[in-house]
Amino acid sequence: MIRTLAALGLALTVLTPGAASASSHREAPGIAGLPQYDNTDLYAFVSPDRPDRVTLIANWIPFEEPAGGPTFYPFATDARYEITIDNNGDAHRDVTYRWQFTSKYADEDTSGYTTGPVTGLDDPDLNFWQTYRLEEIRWAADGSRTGVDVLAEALPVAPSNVGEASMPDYRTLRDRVVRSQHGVTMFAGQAEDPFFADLRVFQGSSGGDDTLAPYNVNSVALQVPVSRVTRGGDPVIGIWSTASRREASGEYVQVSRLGMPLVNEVFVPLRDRDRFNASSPSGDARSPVAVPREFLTGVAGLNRPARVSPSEQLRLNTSILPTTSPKRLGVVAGDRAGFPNGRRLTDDVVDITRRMTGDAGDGVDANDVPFEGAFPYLALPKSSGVGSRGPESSGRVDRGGVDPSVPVPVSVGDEARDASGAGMSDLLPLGSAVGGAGLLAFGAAWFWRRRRMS
Ligand SMILES: [Ca+2]
Ligand SMILES: [Ca+2]
Ligand SMILES: [Ca+2]
Ligand SMILES: [Ca+2]
Repeated sequence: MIRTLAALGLALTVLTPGAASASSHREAPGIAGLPQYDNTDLYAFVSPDRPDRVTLIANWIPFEEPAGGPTFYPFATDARYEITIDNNGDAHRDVTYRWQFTSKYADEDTSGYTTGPVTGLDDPDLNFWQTYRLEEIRWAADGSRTGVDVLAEALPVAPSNVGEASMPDYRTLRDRVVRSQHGVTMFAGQAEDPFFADLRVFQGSSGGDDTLAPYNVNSVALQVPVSRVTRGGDPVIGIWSTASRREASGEYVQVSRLGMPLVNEVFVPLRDRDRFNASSPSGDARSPVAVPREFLTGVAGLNRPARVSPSEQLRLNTSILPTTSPKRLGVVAGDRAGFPNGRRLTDDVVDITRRMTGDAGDGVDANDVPFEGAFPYLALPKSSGVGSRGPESSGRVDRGGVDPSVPVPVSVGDEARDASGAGMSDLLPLGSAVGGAGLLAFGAAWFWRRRRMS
């Protein structure tokens, strides 16, 4: 397990000065020019308030400036946004959830997103809105489609939060788009970006300032019964998300792929990142990109499928129950319900991975705003633009008056560790306790990678 964890740490530590990127925000040349199709993060966890259900969240469109009107941030209407599950470890898809979006205008001669205060989803003052169709597709081992269920047709998308004057009660708008039907709870729309990090620490900064704090993303989220996505008594599922774009020929071409955070940035050379974005897990074992094997199989004793073919996926053991007191360092801190066993919104993947390589954290221990206690758990999107931020809304993490020129100790809180030295050697005893040899192998792989890159 440490090996997987350490691999993630490397992802960050190998970023060259000036090249810092967020989890998977604008990480490759091709996708950087296509923000509507750019996966930023993927989350998968056993629902804390409904342990018989898995929550899956995929985010898109990095760095949405809240004041970015009048168009704001629609999903692309020529795209397929997908979350795919491999539930037998063979690296081939078994279940795909596919979202497709349609745009609607009340009056295309009007320039605005709204024409007055919007108090409901059917308010005529909402001039632009989107709806979505959601399919659940099941695949046979030979890649053929065995069945499709339409879970949603023309359901409303939560609009971009364009500000209090136009949307005085955004909370109500968001609550009304969360729907349960066909046994699944679903959401699509704008949300506050849950990824938190000080990207400047990779350029030598002392950290402590959440670079992503001012921005929103577009999210799709699902809550499905565990029994619906697992198979054959194996509780481990692998998950990845993709976006495909329709070409002039009518064919859909995949342009973005994301499983574990930071993989494309760390392991994949810049020249190959667009290729990774177009690839599928079933080809990973033959990929020329050298990703340590343990990184592709999940961690033994934690989240490795009973039978596994190596491939890059976010792997979740659904039989590990959620905890009422999640630790931000996840498995590293003895909390097996967290990263790299799936990924929760609160998991501090930057600190987890940097610790694996002996580096201090980034001084940002949590998202800038709290997450919610029920589906879709995401915080409401921000409505005030970066350019208009005052000191109280700047997104800066309160450092309690600490001189910003002084390096920030990593606040470890629940783990009671100090910032400076918590490298892999410190984690070995813990790793042995929670993940055994697999965890150690995971860390070793990260170190191997780090040596190669340095
Ligand atoms: Ca991306
Ligand atoms: Ca499969
Ligand atoms: Ca945030
Ligand atoms: Ca952190």
